[in-house]
Amino acid sequence: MALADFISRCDALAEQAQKAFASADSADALEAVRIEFLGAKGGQLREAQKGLGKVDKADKPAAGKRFNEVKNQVERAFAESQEQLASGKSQAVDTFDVTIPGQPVRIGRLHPITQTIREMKDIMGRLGFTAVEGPEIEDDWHNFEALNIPLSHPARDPLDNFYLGGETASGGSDSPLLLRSQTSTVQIRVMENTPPPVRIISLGRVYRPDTADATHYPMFHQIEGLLVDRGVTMADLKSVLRLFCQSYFGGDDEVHVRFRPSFFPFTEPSVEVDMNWRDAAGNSGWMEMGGAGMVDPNVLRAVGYDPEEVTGFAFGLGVERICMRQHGITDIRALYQNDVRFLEQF
Ligand code: FA5
Repeated sequence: MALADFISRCDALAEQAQKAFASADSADALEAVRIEFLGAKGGQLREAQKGLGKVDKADKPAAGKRFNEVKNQVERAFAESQEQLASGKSQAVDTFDVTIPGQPVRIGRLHPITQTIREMKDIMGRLGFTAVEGPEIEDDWHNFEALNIPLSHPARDPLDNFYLGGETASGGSDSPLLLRSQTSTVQIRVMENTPPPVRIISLGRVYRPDTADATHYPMFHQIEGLLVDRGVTMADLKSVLRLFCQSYFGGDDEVHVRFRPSFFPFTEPSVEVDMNWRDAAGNSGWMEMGGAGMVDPNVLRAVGYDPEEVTGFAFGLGVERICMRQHGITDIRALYQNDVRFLEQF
């Protein structure tokens, strides 16, 4: 046998054995590989050694030297594998396969209601309205009394409000606390502490013991707007609401706002606000957005303003209903079920 053939057989054997030892991931697998390459009977090294006898005499020293090197390499590979298995470290773990696809990182996004609120703040901010906040736990004065809702008014009924312990208003308590039922409470807090002119919006959660259905939820959000200054009229109210609706829904289409006579204890006159808007499918119709009106002189007096000096308008719109209409959501409950498959569409 030519020396070159013997050496290449030895080299191939060394490579094969090293790979086999490296991938042995259990004691049994390692033993099987050991027997295959280092076994005293029929082991591949032993077989290769037999080839030494067939090498030309002159080449024998070089062939013998190469064989011994290969034998050492194979034995070392065996020892290393044995050591790694004993230390509990699988060689497979050391092998990092850069071609395996990574685990995708799911990107979070803002809740549709949060997006709606931010957009509303943005639009009203451009119209000069400053966003303010008020507490969600309110007292009788801010939720009812100062808003011209007297003790006998049905809006104070315990069945329509979340009172927090103690006596309810109709039970005669001086100052029951409750979860606010409307954001109009913030009007009072602002006017009590700020001399006119006032130009604010307030966006936040309100609570009513309404049974949840497709359009009602016991916790929902309102956007409240209030503008008090000299000479403010219903025309200003309508202009602001039209500009707001046009910016929020309009795009290129013209949006119309209409008022229907209504009643709220804290505004006179009071109206329901409807908006006409064409949706993506080309359907158009009137959609109710909320209530509004001119701030009742009794409310202005309650906060120390002079109704002969200043007038004001206020409006309160349902955020969920607007968000639902914008995105074609047909059930308000979907907004609060926290189903990621639903939420990740927005
Ligand atoms: C009010 O809450 C008045 N404070 C609005 C107002 C403010 C009038 C300032 C005048 C001046 P109303 O109860 O109609 O009004 O509620 C306003 C809007 O809140 C409704 O048009 C509706 O869009 C929304 N809304 C009412 N109840 C629920 C509910 N249970 N779930 C979801 N949205 C609701």
